[in-house]
Amino acid sequence: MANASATPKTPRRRRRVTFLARTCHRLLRLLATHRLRRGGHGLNSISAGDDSPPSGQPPRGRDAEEAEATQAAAAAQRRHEERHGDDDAAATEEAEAAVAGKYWAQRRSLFSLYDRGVRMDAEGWYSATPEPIAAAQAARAPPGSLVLDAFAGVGGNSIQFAARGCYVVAVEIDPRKVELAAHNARIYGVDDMIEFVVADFFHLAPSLKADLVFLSPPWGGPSYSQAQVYSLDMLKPRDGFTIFQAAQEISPNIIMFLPRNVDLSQVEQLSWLSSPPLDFVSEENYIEHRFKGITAYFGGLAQEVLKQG
Ligand code: MGP
Repeated sequence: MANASATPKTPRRRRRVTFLARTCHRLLRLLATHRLRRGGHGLNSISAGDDSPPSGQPPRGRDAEEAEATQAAAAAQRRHEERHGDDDAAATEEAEAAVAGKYWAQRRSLFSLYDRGVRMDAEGWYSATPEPIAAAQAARAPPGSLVLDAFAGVGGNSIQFAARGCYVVAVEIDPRKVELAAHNARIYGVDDMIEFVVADFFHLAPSLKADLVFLSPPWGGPSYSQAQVYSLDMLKPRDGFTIFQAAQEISPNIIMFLPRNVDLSQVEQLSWLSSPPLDFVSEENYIEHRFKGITAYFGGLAQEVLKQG
């Protein structure tokens, strides 16, 4: 597992122009055939400014962190109820509860610049790829490549690809998440490298081409770990085979971030959906010796991983 961390990048306006020139024909074609919407809705977010401990205090123990996390979750729940009312609050109960304890304690592992004002929604807390893992995945991509991040969420992976020098089209169906992701990309100074698109990946896939597709789809919530063996059928919003086939329409170079309990034989079968089969390699991802997930690389990227070691 690499320990690479994100480096804030200075804006590169000229490269942005190149990026837009290379991609605008695709986006314009999409705009003609799809109703793409920009973010602009209210946020259900939790930012460092809301709940972070007072600065200048000495580091505290796990109990203090967990107590603080519980307070943060309660505050988040209150804010959410104020905005959305009791019905909606019930629907997000599991997600808000997930913020308590371990995810709050992991905030700087999810985003090293968390304290500069990174914003998350409830799903982002348990779905964002820890930054060192996102950076290690991005390090497999040649700088300058065009990356499609199919389920961009609050932006952690897109930010790391952009920090690597890749041009990113970040697709996300939830406009509120796109707002958060764009905000977070600005904090990392890489917003000029990312084009955010509010859309359903499955609608866009047939019209897109890219050098690489990154897939970190929803795993079905924190309860994914209760399955003895996680089947690709359990991925959301569609099963893993369908998601992979959609990605293959865009590029044979695919990275997929999957649960640590995933059925690896099924993952390998994905490579057989192509003829001839795609090269395939997987790696286990750890943060401080804790097993977090499995990254599968397909196509030319698998070769790259074997070369890089
Ligand atoms: P986890 O297993 O819920 O936490 O998520 P942790 O701290 O490893 O749990 P514990 O069992 O060790 O206590 C681990 C990582 O998996 C998260 O940081 C995310 O990167 C990723 N992850 C978890 N979920 C539920 C999702 C998901 O739904 N989608 C995606 N893409 N990633 C997820």
